[in-house]
Amino acid sequence: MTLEEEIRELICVMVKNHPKSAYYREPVIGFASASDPLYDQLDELIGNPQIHPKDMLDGAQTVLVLFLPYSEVIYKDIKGECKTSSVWSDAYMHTNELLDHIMRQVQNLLEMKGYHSVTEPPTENFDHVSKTARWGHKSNAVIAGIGTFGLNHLLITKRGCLGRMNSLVTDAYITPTRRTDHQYCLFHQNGKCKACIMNCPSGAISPDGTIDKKRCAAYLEGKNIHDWQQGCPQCSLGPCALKGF
Ligand code: B12
Repeated sequence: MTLEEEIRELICVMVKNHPKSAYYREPVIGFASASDPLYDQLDELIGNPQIHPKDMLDGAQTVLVLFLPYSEVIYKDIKGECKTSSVWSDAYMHTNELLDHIMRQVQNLLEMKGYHSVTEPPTENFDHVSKTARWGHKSNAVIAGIGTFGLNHLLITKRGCLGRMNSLVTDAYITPTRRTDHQYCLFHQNGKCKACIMNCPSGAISPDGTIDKKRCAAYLEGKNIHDWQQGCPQCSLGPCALKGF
């Protein structure tokens, strides 16, 4: 088995054996080269200084990105709810823990083979004033070829945008996943779908492709009174929830 195959198998088995496995579908996993020229252009493309994988880890070769797509169980429970459901909050917390746990196991596997790695938490690694991170899992996922940005500003993969993700930098070389020009967002394909704009309860998303992060965050913070009120799924519930186009 190659290292890539071992990592894929480890992740899939961990998701399958998780007590909340009914929350998830098959993981979407990709590998980017730490030398991908897009990393040198990120600051300019995004307009925000980002950490280069080679500044995360000396000798970095590969960035592993893992997207855990939520299942129809979650989708059906939250679809049509105008407020945050307890299932979404529960999934939010369990998935953050699971992503952390998976990355620790991948790090152990790499270490056993003599490689180094570093990872970031799934969230809470951002500046709370600017609402911006210096290590963005979505950008890494796009560079690793597992999806594209939707009008909803989320990563849309072949298994949709409903889910959570994490990434890891290692000095092990793994062949980069092929990136295509394919757009997974219906709006970016034909300009017609604006489901995320219509669904957003705070009016944060605009058809000109911008998002008012502070408006979104104010809505999230305003209602996050209890643990069971984490996040808001509404912009992830359009036709791209469970599949990319
Ligand atoms: C800060 C943050 C927020 C802020 C700001 C959101 C925002 N849109 O910026 C607030 C609190 C408002 C928020 C809200 C939500 N968040 Co949030 N958040 C983050 C966090 C911590 C950092 C994001 C960031 O600042 N990245 C850096 C900035 C500079 O880039 P970016 O916004 O990621 O991506 C842009 C650029 O890359 C740019 N770009 C332009 N041109 C190009 C060209 C190329 C080649 C590339 C690569 C990029 C690029 O376009 C992108 C889209 O705008 C990430 C975790 C992480 N560390 O990645 C989660 C994360 C993005 N959030 C997530 C989620 C799920 C949510 C919510 C649904 C809430 C919830 N959990 O219930 C909402 C959705 C809001 C929305 N529609 O965007 C998921 C996204 C899942 C997905 N499918 O994409 C993440 C990845 C957490 C996770 N571990 O899964 N979030």
